[in-house]
Amino acid sequence: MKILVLNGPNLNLLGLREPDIYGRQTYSDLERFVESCAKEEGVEIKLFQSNHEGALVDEIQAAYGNFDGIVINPAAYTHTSVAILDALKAVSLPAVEVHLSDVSKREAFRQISYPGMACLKTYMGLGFEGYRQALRFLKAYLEGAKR
Ligand code: CA2
Repeated sequence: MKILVLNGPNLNLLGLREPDIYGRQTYSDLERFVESCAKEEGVEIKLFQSNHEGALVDEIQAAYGNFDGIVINPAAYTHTSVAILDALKAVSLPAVEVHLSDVSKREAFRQISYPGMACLKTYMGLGFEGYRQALRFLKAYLEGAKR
C-alpha cells in the first residue's frame, strides 16, 4: 500500500516561528514522525513538501496509478486552491486532509477548504498526531475497499 504525503507552503519553516500555533518541532521532525508512523502502520510513503501550488498539482497528477491514497496538508493553499481541489478530483484517489492547528477556531478566511471538498476526512488541531490518524484511516479505508 503506497501513500503520498503532501505538505504545502511554509510548512518547511515549522518550529522557526509561531510556536504557540504550530509547536516547536521542525519540518525534519515532522518527516521523521510520519516515516515512523508509516513503518508502524506497515504502509509505504513518499513525503513531498512544496511552496508552489503547481508543484503540488504535478505531484497529485503523478500519483495516479502510482499511489493508493493521499494525505495532504495544503497549508495556505487550503483556503485558495481550486487547482489542488481539481487535481484531487481528477486523480480520484482517496485523500485525507490534515491541519496541525484547529483551523475551525481561527480567522474567518481559514474557514473554507477547497482541497477538503475532495477529501474523505479532515483531521485538525491534533498537531503531528493528525498525520498518524490520517495514515491509519486511509489504510483501513483502502483495506475495506479491497474486500
Ligand atoms: O494548521 C495547519 O496545518 C495549516 O495548514 C498551516 C498553514 C495555514 O496557512 C493553514 O491555515 C493551517 C501554515 C503553514 C506553515 O506556517 C508557518 C508559519 C510560521 C512559521 C512556520 C510555519
